[in-house]
Amino acid sequence: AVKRKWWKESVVYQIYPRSFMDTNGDGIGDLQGIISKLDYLRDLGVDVIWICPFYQSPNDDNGYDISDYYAVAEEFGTMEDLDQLLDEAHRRGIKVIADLVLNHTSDEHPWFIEARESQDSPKRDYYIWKKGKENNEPPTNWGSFFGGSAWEFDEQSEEYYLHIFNRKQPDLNWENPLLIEELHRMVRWWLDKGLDGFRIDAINHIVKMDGYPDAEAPAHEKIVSAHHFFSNLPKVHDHIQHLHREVFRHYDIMTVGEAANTGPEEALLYVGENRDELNMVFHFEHISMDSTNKGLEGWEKTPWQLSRLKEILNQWQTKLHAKGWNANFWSNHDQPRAVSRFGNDQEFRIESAKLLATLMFMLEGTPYIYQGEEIGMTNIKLDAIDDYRDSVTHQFYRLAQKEGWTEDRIMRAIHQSSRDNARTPMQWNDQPHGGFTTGTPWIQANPNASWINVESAAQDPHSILNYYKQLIALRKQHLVAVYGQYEPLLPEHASILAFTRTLGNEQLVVVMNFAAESAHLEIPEAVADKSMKLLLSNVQSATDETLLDGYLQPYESRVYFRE
Ligand code: TEU
Ligand code: CA
Repeated sequence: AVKRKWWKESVVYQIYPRSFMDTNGDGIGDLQGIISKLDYLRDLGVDVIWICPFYQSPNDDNGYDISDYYAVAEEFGTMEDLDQLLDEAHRRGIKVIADLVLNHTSDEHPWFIEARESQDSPKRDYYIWKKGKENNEPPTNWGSFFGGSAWEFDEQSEEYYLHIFNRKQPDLNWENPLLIEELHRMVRWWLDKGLDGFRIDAINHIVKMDGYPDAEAPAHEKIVSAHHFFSNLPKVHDHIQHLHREVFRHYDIMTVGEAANTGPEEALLYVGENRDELNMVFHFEHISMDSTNKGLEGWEKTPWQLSRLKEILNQWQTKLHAKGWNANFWSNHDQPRAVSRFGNDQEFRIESAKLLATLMFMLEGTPYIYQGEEIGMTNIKLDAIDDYRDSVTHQFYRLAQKEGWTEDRIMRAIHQSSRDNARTPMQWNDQPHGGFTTGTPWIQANPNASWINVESAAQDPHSILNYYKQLIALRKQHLVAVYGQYEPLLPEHASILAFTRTLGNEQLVVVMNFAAESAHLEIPEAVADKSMKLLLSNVQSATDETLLDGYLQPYESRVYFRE
C-alpha cells in the first residue's frame, strides 16, 4: 500500500518575486503582484507555491543575502501584504512555502556587523573565522561556488571569514548551539505565521570539514574546487534531525532541501522515510548533463546525451521508490530556461516544451514548475554585460576577462548559462515589458514577450499552457501518475525515452521522442496491447491505436493508460 501524503500529490509552482508581477510601477515584482495572480495559479491547478526569498536584504544576491529574517523586503511590500498573501492563497486551496536560507546571512545582518567588531565580540562565533597562512594567504585553498577564494580578509578584525557563496554571504557557524537555537526560533516563528513549509537553500553545505584542510591540488593552483569539504558531511544529518525534532515534526508541512553534488544513495539519507529529516531534495545530476567542465569552463555548455538522462532517471526513480521521494524539475531561478537548454526553442518550441513537461509530471515524485515554463519562456541574449543584473554573472565576466577570454567567448557563455536567463520578467501579455510593469523593469523583458505570453496562450487550446493544465488534471485523476512504480522501456533507443508506471492493475505507458526527426517506435508486446487508451499527447494526430503504429514525430510525447 502507498503512503499517501499531500505533498506527494501536489504540483508546486516556483515564484521569483522580483520578476513575477509588479503592481506599483517601480519595476520590481511584489507581494501584491503575486496576490493578483493567485486566480491564474489556481486555474492552472497549482497546489503549492514556493516563493523565493522575500526577506530584508541588500540584494547582492537578490534576497539570498538576508539582513533580517523577520522582515519583508521593502520593495516587495509589508508584513501585512504577506499575511494577506497567505490568507488569499489558503482561501483558494493553495499552500505557500518559502525559501529558508540557513547556510549564511548577509554581511549586513546585525549578527555579522557585531561579529566583525572584534575577535572577542559575543557574536564572533556565529560565523567562521580563521587566521591566514604564514605567507598571508587565505586559511585554505577552497574556492567559492561563485568563483574566487571562499575566504575574505576582514580588515576590521584581522581574520578571514568563510563564504562558500559571495563575499557578502558569510557562512554561519553550525558548531555554535546559540546560533542553532536562534535559527530554530526563527523557523518556528514563520510556521506559526502560517507558512506550509520550506525550500531549504544549500542545506547540504552547512557543515564544513573538521580541521579545515587544504584540498589536494598542484602547487601553482591557489584556489581550487573543494566542494567535498563542505557537501553532505555526516553532521549535516544531525543538524537536520535536530531541526526536525525541535520544529518540523510539530507542523503539517512540506520540506524540500537544495542539495547540489548529491547522488541517490546520499539523498536517501536526507529523504529516507524513517530518517526524520526532509521530504525531498533537489539534486542536480540531470541538469549537470551539459556542463562537463568545472570552473569558468563550466559556463560553456556541452551537448547532452539522452543515454545519460536515462541512466540518471533510472537511478533516482528506482532507488528512491518506496523508500524516499523525488523532487522533479527542469529549471529554477539559477538555471537557463529548460526549453532552450533541453528542448528546441526554435521550430519545435511548443512540442518540446510539452515533451519536457510530460516527463517531469509523469515521473514518480513531486513536480515543480518554474514561473514561465508553463508558457515556454526561453533564454535571453542581452548584448552587453551591463544589461545583466546577476552578481554571479558579473563575477564570471571579471574572472574570465582576467583569464584572457575574448569578449565574444565570454558573452556566448553568458548567453548559455547566466542565471538571468530565468530572471527576465514573467510574460503576461503583449503590452510593453510583457505586462509585468507599467514602469521600467529591473531587468529587460525578453522581446519575444510580444508573442510568447500568458494572454495569448490562454486563448489557444493547443498552447503549452493548456497542455500543462491537462497534465496537472491527469495527475489528479490517476493515482498511478503519483505513486506508480517506474520501469524503463526501450533502454537502448537513441532518441526515445519511454517507461511504464504501475500501481495495482493500473498502468501508464509514456513514450517521448527527444529528437527533431521522427523516430521508429517498437513497444514490447507485453505492454502494447489493444486495451491502451491515449490520455494525452502533444500532437493532434495521436489516437488509441497509434501506439502500435511504429513511429513518433519530432518531439512527440504520449501518455497511455490501462486498467
Ligand atoms: O543556490 C545554491 C547553489 O548555487 C549551489 O548549491 C549550486 O547548486 C552549486 O553551485 C552547484 O552548481 C542557492 C540559490 O538557489 C541561489 O540563488 C543562491 O545564490 C545560493 O543558494 C546562495 O544563497
Ligand atoms: Ca513593485
